[in-house]
Amino acid sequence: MKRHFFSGIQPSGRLHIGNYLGAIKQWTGLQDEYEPIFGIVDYHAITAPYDPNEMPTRILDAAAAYLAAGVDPDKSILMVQSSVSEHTELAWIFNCQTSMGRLSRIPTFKEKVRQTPGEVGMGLFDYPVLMAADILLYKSHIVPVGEDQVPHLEFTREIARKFNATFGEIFPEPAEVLGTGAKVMGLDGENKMSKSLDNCIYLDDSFEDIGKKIGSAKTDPARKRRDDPGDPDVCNIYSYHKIFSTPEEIEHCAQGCRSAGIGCVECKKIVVAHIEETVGPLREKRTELLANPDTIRDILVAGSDRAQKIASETMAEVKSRMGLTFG
Ligand code: AQP
Repeated sequence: MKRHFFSGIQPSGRLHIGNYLGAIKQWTGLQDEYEPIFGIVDYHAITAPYDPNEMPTRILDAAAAYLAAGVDPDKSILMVQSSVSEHTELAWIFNCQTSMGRLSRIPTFKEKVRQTPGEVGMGLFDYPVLMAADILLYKSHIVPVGEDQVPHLEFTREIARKFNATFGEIFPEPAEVLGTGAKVMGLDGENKMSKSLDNCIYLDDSFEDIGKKIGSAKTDPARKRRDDPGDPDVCNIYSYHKIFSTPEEIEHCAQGCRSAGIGCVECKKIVVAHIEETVGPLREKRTELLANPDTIRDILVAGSDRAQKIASETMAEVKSRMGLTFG
């Protein structure tokens, strides 16, 4: 029997190339060795204000993006987190193994507090505990994620270790699997690409949208005129070249920038063409899939049922170890 692992994306907005390169693209290559569980983690998405009317569409959109990228429902389990109540049940148990001090030191929490106006909700604070439950419920040994999630994986290993030491060995200590594009910077050049910051190239952006967004993105601020030499290492567009372009093009753009041999417009054109090579086929396939939303819904319902069976086995084991066997 193939082993499982869990990875997911929160339906907190339109998916972007960071989500694709950091997570989804890696998933597809692991479907032969494992039976992965790919979640749409809607309970994570409600940790920030959202419109309930939009949530069902966002979930379908995310599922369409997974399928368009090559997630195969015959090899993988596609599920919706809120359909499998064991996720929040295990999160409660992990809450009881977690100190508030440890959670408050997680760098992503500090970052979110900085970005969130007003009061910070308990859900945002507790986010890493729910994520640890998502992962450990399926006894994942690996988790393909972007670099921003590494502190959460570290925390997940700690929880697994603590639970195993207290109640007996159940959980593996999962390792993160990072791919190329583990950290895609946002168009602002200051933050990672992030749905909530709207600094993204989205997976459903048109070729024209991509051209406009890259066209107006900042480059090396010292390069004010075409003839000024620039420094590619401080240019956000160069960070995209390093992900999307060929080694020859990367070298051509770096050299050309330093010597003012090429201008930012030419440099941007190359990157736009490459981003379109990635986004174009995904966009087309996604549109095709979304023409039959019931098929996507059926895949999610069947996947959530299958995930629930696996999750309930883990929960039975956990409760038995903890002496919670009355019910
Ligand atoms: N910029 C990024 N570069 C590489 N990988 C990224 N991921 C997210 N942004 C980048 C990876 O995508 C997966 C799903 O992330 P998520 O949606 O669950 O949470 P997130 O990291 O918080 O994504 P966003 O877009 O920043 O969402 P919001 O703005 O709602 O918080 C993860 O594997 C993540 O590493």
